[in-house]
Amino acid sequence: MHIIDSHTGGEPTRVIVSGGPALGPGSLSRLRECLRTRFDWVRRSVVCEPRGTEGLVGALLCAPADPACVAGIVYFNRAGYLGMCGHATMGLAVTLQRIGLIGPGRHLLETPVGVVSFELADGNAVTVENVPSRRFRKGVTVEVPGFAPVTGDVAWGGNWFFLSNDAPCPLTLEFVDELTTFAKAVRTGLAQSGVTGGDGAEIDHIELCGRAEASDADGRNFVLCPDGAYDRSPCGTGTSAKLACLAADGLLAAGKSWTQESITGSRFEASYEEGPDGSIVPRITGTAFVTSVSRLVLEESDPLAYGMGPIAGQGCPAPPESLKRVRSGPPGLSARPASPGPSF
Ligand code: PYC
Repeated sequence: MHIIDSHTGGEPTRVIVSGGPALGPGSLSRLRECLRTRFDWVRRSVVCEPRGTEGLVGALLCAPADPACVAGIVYFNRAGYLGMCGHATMGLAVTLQRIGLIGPGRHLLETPVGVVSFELADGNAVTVENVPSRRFRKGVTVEVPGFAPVTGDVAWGGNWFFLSNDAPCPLTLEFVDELTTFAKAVRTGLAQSGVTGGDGAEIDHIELCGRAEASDADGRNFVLCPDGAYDRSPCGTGTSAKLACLAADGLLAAGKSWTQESITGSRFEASYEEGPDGSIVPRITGTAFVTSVSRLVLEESDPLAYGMGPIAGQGCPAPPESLKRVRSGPPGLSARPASPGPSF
């Protein structure tokens, strides 16, 4: 598999640009289901150790069902599959530019949770216009095992978030272990209390919010991702969920800007427009940079060829024989000229 790595505010993204499985035609939610049920070993091989690193989000380029879109995408991490991913969409934008598929300007992208757009500008700046986002529940108090109860909001920003101001320590990197332990306990508490997103969806992202450190920023966050890693960037979908809560509370007007700091100090500039049915449409700007253009090797004799399981040391199962040989490149995309393409 040919891959291109990038980072967005410190958060890594790995895009499979060719050599991935052909998932056939269909909506991106159908293709995500196909990847999940038939080719999960691809996800594990690409993002789990020993090839992957903590926090890494992988992406498989697919042919879009909507011809207006430049590509379709399925995002995933060490724990499973994502609906949307803001930082990874910025990484994808610079990756597609790198392989010659796009130039500067606005492009549509099909994801399993809807069509989004991104605008690639000079200086590696990318603005993502996300799916309509909304606050789902306000002021939910949950029991948290080992901690005092916490109160927060449930919101959708392309993934489901629980956002709370009740962090037990400052939102700084020296407390990252404490914040991770606490956020994991909050996620357990939500599951134990039966608090979910819409349609009973699991809330798999926890966002702890606080005051910005920089005087010219508006807020800071710590975001726990589904795989237990913290987001090194301010989290595009998490910033979208935050905007939805600010808008619902009347604390940020449409068109006004909000500067979101991450736990590492990296930043996104954000604003929103009114969306359908009381939702908002967030616009999030960050910068992304390509860090590597390479090819993954899966050796048959390597017991960890398909990644290590969530418990360190466990080899992930190999794919069934019939699925090992996959077509080179996603249909449609692989046929397009890639100039100037990556030299592998
Ligand atoms: O930027 O939306 C995001 C994101 C989700 C998980 C990690 N990053």
